[in-house]
Amino acid sequence: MGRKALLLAMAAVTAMGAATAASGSAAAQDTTAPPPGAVSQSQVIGTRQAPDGSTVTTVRLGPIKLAPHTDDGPGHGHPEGEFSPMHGPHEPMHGTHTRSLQMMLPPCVACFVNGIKPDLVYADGRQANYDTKAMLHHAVFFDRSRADVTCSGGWVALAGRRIFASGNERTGGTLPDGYGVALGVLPLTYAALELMNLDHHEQEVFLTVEFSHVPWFTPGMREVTPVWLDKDNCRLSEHSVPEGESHTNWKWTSTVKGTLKGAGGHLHDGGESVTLTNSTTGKVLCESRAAYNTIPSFMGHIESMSRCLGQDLGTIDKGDVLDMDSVYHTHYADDHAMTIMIAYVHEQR
Ligand SMILES: [Cu+2]
Repeated sequence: MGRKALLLAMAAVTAMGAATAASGSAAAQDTTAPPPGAVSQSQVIGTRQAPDGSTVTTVRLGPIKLAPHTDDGPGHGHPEGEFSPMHGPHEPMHGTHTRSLQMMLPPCVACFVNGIKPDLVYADGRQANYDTKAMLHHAVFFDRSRADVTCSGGWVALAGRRIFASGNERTGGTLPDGYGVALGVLPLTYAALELMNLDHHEQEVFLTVEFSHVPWFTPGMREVTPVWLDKDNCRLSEHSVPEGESHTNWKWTSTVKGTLKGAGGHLHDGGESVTLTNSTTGKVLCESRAAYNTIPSFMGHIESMSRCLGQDLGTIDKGDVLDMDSVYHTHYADDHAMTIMIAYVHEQR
């Protein structure tokens, strides 16, 4: 390519970038001071047809600059615990957090989203994970055009309905055939991100999310309602766990009536399982288990959470008490543990 052609191509790319920024992230804002030069964008970077007839749209957020990690804090020495089996690393990790709440282009409008697959990557597509000293602490996806089911106060309620989430384990998931989370004709999708840099140098990463979806008019499709269950609901979602074995419990009196179609949990290192029971009927609705030590890039940290999926995982009535119980077996006490489940309920109104 001649020099003039190259310059023209660069100008075109720059214009495209500006247009994307204008449409996608005008409201982007970091809750921590962004490092110099931080740029946030939301772009659709790919669309393909899946064998099941769904469209898979990949939305990319970023680049997100991760501030260098500077302070390792006091040393931690944690001997092997007397409890067994223990999960996760032997010491807490040290890193510098970068938080961001930003608008995200919806993957589709007037559609049902029936699966998501999140990832954290570099500009060249390589995965960012513990082995590259970057971590996807959390990504929570909101639809501000609708109200959250379990939280009606605080910043969470202002951000709208929590529809999907992921931790570093990036398990993602799909809903059973015929069910999806509805996005309207004007969805207001946001992503709340918390990322962590374990490196002493700045890093630049992107969050990619593959959304699979079908149009509203698809025959046989019905809506599921995402129900967010959280030990520290409407707040920062954090709670303390002691070293060793512990149980954490949270109850919610249901305001929805319907059939559970899917559910998945989120725990931090040391977490073993989180179980949802309808204590009114006595039925166990879902047990979501953590996995460790099978994928090298996770370096011993939590790497997946099992999902529950089915046409009838159990019924829930208004007034039923849902009981969520997590088990941690951790090498160290942690004030920033989490116990969360998202349950997808097909409502009978
Ligand atoms: Cu978490």
